[in-house]
Amino acid sequence: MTQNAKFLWGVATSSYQIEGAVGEDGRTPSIWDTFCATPGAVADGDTGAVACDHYHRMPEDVALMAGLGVDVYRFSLAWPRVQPDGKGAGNPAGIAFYDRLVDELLAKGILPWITLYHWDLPQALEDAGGWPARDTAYRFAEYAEIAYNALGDRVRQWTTMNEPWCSAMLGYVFGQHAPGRKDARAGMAAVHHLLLGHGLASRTIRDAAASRGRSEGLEVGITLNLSHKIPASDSPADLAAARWDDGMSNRLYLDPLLRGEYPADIAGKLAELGCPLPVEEGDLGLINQPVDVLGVNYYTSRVVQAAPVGGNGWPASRSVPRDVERTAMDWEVTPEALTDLLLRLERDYPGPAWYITENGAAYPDVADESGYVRDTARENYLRTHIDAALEARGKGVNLRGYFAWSLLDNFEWAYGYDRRFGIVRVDYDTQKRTPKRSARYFAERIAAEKAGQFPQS
Ligand code: IFM
Repeated sequence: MTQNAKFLWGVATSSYQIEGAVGEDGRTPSIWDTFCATPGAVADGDTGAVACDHYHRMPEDVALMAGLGVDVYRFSLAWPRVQPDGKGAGNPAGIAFYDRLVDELLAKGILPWITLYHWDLPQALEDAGGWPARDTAYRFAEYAEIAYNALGDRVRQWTTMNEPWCSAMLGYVFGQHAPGRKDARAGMAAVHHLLLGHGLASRTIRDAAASRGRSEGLEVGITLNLSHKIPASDSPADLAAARWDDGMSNRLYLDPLLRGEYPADIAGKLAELGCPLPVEEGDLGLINQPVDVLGVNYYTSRVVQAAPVGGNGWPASRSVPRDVERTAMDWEVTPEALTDLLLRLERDYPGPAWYITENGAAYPDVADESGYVRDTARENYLRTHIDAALEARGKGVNLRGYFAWSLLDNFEWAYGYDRRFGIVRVDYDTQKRTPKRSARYFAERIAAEKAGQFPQS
């Protein structure tokens, strides 16, 4: 392992959560615009129409990042801005925003790291079937090519998807996220087509880079939300429940991406339940593209206990609460499980460079009259999780970077603006940004790490 390899420190955001300007410069509606307009779908009827107004305040936000001393900024492109309605040529006015963003970042010495899909599917593609439809995977590769052609001369880090589990499960199975469908069969088709889209887009980007002599330094990958599943006991029922949970959350994505096969226990059970993965000949080879970077979004872990099978016949489980701190999302704070997760990933799926592409916490912040938040809980969360990640690195995990989620307070999906993950406070009335204490901690930690702990090659 490359202990001396450069370790990148960054912050992350996503398009719909911060940009606003949903009707500007040719952007068409995404599934999140539609979902937000559905009564009762999002807390307080909040929408991303304005969000953090980043579309108009981008230089200020890049200056904030520069003030933190980060190496890299992970952001997503809004597909309906780059390729309205998910078809045809790119939209020059929408692409121009990302052009300016990339140039602004590079001018400040910050690496741009693009995620192509962080959940804002063009509504027109949902109307045509969404991710349960195979064609969406091909449309995604077409969009990836447009994005790469526009920005690939300056951007080397390309993540295809962010957290396909959320798109498929929250969006199509549980209906808690856009597009709000509750259809397990459609959800499992979405899993497969998201992964297929990843494979097709990765190949497209690599080919486009190679044809321009830009393969050197290119890093293509995907980000998954992964989590350690701890059986509540050694009983066969609890062990089976934890294995199913691990299978549905982790292995269902890692195995096809990195081993070229779906986990047999999960694929078999899904077929038995009437929700087969619609795999066609050659698909697994397409999904199993080289993965330079596997992004890990980590927030919490879970102690899994078997529960009676639910009405839909799916294996069921419950979380056993632990006596640990919880965040405002009611997520248990378990940094040690991050070390365990990373060690397991390196052991079971060696090969990619691992990055923590998201880690952070929502807390009920209280701002003083100047807007300052003394968020010691968030500071502790960051400290303990960075420690845990670096511990795994020290034990041989090929971990290459850490991104705090998130730079700014932002639109937290179905929770609207009610949950704040930012290390920088956003006053949504005035759009004033105020770095919190956690931002200062993060900046100091980055400076300290750079000053000594890791040789930066
Ligand atoms: O805000 C989200 C992000 O969009 C995806 N990962 C989890 C974060 C916190 O819920």
